[in-house]
Amino acid sequence: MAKVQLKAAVLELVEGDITVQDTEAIVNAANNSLLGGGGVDGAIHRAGGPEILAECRTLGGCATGDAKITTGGWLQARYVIHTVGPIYWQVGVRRAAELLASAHRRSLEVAAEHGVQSVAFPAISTGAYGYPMDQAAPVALQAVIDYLDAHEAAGIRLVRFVLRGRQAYEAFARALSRLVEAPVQA
Ligand code: AR6
Repeated sequence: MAKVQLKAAVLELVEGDITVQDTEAIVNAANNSLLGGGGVDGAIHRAGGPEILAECRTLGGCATGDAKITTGGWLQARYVIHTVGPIYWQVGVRRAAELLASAHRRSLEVAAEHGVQSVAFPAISTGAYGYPMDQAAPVALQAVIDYLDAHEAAGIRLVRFVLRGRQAYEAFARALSRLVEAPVQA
């Protein structure tokens, strides 16, 4: 686990499964339809049950880089925040970074609007959507750090990245060490 104390919030990296997190909200790496899929999306809908999909059906989809919120259903998390990252090979490197940053920022904005204090993110776009992990990690982390720096009063106290597998974890840990002075490794 790696951890860094920012102004008003803690940023953590853990290796694990997003569906079992005890944060108030978990973020889903969804698609524009919000009607389910594989990867994190499939795992969240399986673990959270049909109430999540029933609510998703009422939301009219989600634009890439935007985020929408539903119940957490059977999950420990009270909410699922569904965001849509870029399909890496479709948009070009620069636009992909903008959209990935936006997905993180919008997820945190939606969380704050609902009074959520703790949020867990997966490595959005790095699976089916093909974003190379080493490129996605600094973009995702910087977007979260920038949001937390600028919105100290928004009430978010914990952001946790939940990375599947050692390689993903290490990519995020390397990126975090470059972005902040002294992340604590444990
Ligand atoms: N916990 C944490 N991370 C996970 C888990 C898990 N349970 N399962 C997979 N990962 P992906 P995307 C990692 O494909 O690239 C869906 O079909 C995985 O190793 O879930 O944004 C949607 O419906 C990878 O590093 O999301 C969309 O159509 C990361 O999560 C599309 O896939 C993201 O992989 C979205 O693709």
